[in-house]
Amino acid sequence: MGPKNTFFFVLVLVVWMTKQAQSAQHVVGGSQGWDASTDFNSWVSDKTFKVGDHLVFKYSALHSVAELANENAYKNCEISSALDSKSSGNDVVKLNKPGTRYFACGTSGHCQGGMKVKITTVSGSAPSTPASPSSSSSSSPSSSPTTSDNHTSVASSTYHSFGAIFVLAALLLASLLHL
Ligand SMILES: [Cu+2]
Repeated sequence: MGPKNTFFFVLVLVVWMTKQAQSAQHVVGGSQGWDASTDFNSWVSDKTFKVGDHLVFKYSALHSVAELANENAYKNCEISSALDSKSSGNDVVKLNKPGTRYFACGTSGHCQGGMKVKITTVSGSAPSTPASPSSSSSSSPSSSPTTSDNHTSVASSTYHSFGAIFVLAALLLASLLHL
């Protein structure tokens, strides 16, 4: 592979890695994970789930993850009619399209006890900004919501990807020097 080919190969890789870095991994339940004691309503309340993001369910052998078909099955904890069931203890679910998905623990009684979570995924390309003229002055000091939590979860989950980008950027630079 000549230096020019290497250059384009690395360039494509860098673009791909950057795109990957924009999707977040959400560890369901945060540090407590997928557990009976976790308050999933509270965990989910400050999160934004975008197409391309991943959910990670981390749990002990006491639990499992069942995906339920709809709101009704979720409300009534109908585990027997689950679309899918996982039990590895470290399950990754890709949010591949906008919409709502329902997850519950398959262990008897756990779902009824509140071990369930409803995830609503939004289109990643179109952030839901309020309809307002975009060209006018953007300084609106009146509204300053505390969005720091959202940013930290994304930042921490994509941190390792940036390391890879730096390595690739170094490779890119090296290939440039050979040209
Ligand atoms: Cu459970």
